[in-house]
Amino acid sequence: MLRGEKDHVLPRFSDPRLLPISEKVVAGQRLSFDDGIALYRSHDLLGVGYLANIVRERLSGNVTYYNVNRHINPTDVCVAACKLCAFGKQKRNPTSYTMSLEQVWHTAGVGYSEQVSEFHIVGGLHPQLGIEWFERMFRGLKERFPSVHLKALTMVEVGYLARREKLSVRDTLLRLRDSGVDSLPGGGAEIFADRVRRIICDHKIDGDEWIETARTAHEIGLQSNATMLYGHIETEEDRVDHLLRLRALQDDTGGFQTYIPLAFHPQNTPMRHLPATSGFQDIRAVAVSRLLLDNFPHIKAYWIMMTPKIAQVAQRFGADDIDGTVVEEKIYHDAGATTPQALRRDQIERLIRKAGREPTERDTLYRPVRRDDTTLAIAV
Ligand code: V47
Repeated sequence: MLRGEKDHVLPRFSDPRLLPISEKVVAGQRLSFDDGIALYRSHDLLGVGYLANIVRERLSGNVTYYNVNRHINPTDVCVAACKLCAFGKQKRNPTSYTMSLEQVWHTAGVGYSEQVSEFHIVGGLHPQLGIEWFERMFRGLKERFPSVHLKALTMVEVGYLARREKLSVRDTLLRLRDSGVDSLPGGGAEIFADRVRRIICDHKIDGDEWIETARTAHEIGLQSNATMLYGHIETEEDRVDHLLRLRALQDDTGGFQTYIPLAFHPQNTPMRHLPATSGFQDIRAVAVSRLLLDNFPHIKAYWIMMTPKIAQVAQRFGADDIDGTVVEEKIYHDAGATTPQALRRDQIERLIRKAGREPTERDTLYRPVRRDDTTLAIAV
């Protein structure tokens, strides 16, 4: 055993490249691009995880966060036709759907209880749905569910709406904010590298536009999450580049709350010939992100994508969040996910406890939620 900082007895790494990285981690120093590559290439998963766990416990102690949320996908009609996606459909496809506003409001209310603290709302890029439709949707949700936080629309949907309406991104975001959007989810980031983006999601905004849209959201007071889609045709360099671009923006704005690594699910997509990621890759994606994204307060192991079991193990490899109850997830299930579509609070809490962590229910902004039997109170 090697002695590190006073509380850390470092393991003897089977990968010698981890030793200089461990010294930086213990000293709280920033890791470089090359460190990121070494971490992605290392087979010493326990070593990488050990280091990620140091950072995780430094930031969140023994707590694992979750929330009680509901996903709503108002439409799967999408003009983008991304190769990575099994969810989006052309409008003429008879199996495509678009909810009316009444259907969105009704869906939000199905199974609703005072316990739901967040609606996570994303959908396809629908050519006929303009910003006024979205404004009415958000206003209607706020009227009906005033205490529920609206985490809605990815940077990609915002960029598409802005272009469609011939508005600036700032004005689009201001209108969305003023109609009820409280924060933005992290989707649509995929991989920022142009070469990969051109193949997997050619018609989406590019990486720079994603970053600038997030910057603008943060500037007007909307916090957001960030994601990276890995396990398709990207290289390790692309992944590290992606994470460091997120880190640089976070240095500027401080507006990101959580990073969520998303494993590519190939089934039912035009890239279905690719193999699915392994548990090893998924755990490592969590750990490396915790180490590189030193300025992100939280790393989420999204149980829908990783399976509840891997998301549980990830709580010892850098993650401090497991997402929420979800209810009716479509994007991953259309791409072949075999995970359940919802977990109850007690199931999530059990997963967390069995990982030796302390479950803490949070709202979207990571304020602890205190409950009595029926009411929801935010304890700040
Ligand atoms: O943007 C689409 C990805 C994202 C596939 O912010 C796919 O709290 C894998 O962003 N295989 C949507 N991934 C999910 C997302 C998310 C999830 C949970 C929490 C939060 C948050 C955000 O899913 C898309 C895209 O990157 N995706 N198709 C697929 N076949």
